[in-house]
Amino acid sequence: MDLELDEKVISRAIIERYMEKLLDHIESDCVIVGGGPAGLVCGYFLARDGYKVSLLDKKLSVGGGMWGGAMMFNEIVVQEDGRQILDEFGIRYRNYADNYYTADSVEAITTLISKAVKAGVTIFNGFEVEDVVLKEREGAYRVEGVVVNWSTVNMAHLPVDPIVMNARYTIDATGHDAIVATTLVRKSGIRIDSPTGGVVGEKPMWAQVGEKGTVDCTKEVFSGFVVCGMAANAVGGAHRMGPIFGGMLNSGRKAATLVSNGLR
Ligand code: 48H
Repeated sequence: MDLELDEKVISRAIIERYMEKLLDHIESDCVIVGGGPAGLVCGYFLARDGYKVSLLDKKLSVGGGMWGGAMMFNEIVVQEDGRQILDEFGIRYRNYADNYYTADSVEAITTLISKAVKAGVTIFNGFEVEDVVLKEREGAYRVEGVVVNWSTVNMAHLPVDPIVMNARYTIDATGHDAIVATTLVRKSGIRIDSPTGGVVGEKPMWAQVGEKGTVDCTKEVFSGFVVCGMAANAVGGAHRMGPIFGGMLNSGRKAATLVSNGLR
């Protein structure tokens, strides 16, 4: 006899399970905005250490700019510095020349996503962050989370108010646009820890200097607010580096260490 399948049960199951997940993450230890390589690596290390991590991405498919390698040639390059993280995640790679390894970009990003989720990161896709929560306590301001709406609401320009997801730490991992840092500076008028006090903007291509610059610029630029990946690069005014990913992976790991130290 066939087992019964009732559409009402299917719908209820999805709604109840989703609402459980959302309610549980209205407050987290850390909210990461952006599910590219930097945000995913950051989330993985934090979740592995037992912290509650929400990762939000405005796209349906997380993964940011890693899927397409370079110009949609779906291979990435990682240097010696980033190889340990490929090993940590079990991403296969091949030696191309001294200090150059290549990996299939689809294997790389799907593995980062899968390992991050299995480590405990909860991903909310289709969530677009449009603002931060900024509060003053005992004379000092601190970022305490993000303001979110469905990406589709924003795409359709619907006049619908957002919700708030609070967190002890907020991470901008939104890539080249550094949209969370840009919004924070624009709306609050505060100075962040960057050479100009604002979002400096990324400099032209220089792979070697850009890779180091991205990791150096990965920091808590304001109380409760950390930047990583290309967002850190843009905030600090580092050079871009093209389709080499060791800097993104190491930046994600450094951001996780900073947040983990702060949470302890
Ligand atoms: C929710 C948002 C919002 C928002 C954006 O671009 P990414 O892959 O970022 P990184 O820093 O992990 O990696 C950068 C890398 O992909 C790259 O572009 C490199 C190495 N470029 C070098 C060069 O020279 O060009 O991912 C950012 C993610 C994306 O998935 C966006 O959808 C998401 O952030 N995002 N999510 N709310 N407001 N804005």
